[in-house]
Amino acid sequence: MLTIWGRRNSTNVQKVMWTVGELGLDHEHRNVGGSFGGTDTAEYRAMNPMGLVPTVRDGDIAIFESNAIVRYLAARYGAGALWPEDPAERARADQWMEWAQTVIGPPITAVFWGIARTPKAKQDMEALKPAIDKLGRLLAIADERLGEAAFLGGERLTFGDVPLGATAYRYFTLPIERPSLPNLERWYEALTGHEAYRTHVMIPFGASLEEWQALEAKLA
Ligand SMILES: N[C@@H](CCC(=O)N[C@@H](CS)C(=O)NCC(=O)O)C(=O)O
Repeated sequence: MLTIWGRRNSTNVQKVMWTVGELGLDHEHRNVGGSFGGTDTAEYRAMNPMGLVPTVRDGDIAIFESNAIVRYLAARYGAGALWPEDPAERARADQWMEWAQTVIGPPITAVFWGIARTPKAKQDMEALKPAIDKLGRLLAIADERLGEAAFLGGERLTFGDVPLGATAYRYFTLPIERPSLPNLERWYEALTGHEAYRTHVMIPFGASLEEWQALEAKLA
């Protein structure tokens, strides 16, 4: 049985849950991390020495680091689909996965925390402006790529779309100024057509306990 640990409003958990949903895998999900706690136990640390989320166990193997988990799931259960068989096609997907994590990760995290995780009275939009502008400039690079192909890896959805895709919901939903990026917008629209994306990524940033319970009940 596949088990996933991690609170659903973490973008790193969302990458994994979206992949699991996209692949239609039977699984058990456990809410840990953040206000749920549960990441400090010896049992959890044995699987994830960082004490962070997500963590996955599949049979004998426990894995941490969301991108490694997404690659594992895609390779094991999505060969020929989410996981391109051709090494060159796979490398292209991998390249965009790394790019999203290392290049887009820092500015989107700063902007997300500065808005969605900061009380309105304490938000400083002026201080966030450089990161918001930087995001627009950097995402123009993905926009250019998406002018050549339907998805980042090529003509179909692959694991390479997952990290930027999970972030795209935040980027397009936060109340920030965005340059016109028609190819990125078209790609994002295509992602929103995927049920697994809507279910696991397009969820409230910070839900109340009641909202969480309703969401869990819907997914049960
Ligand atoms: N590089 C790690 C980062 C993991 C990470 O920072 N997770 C955050 C949530 S996005 C976390 O566990 N925060 C503490 C918590 O939720 O308890 C990955 O991609 O899995």
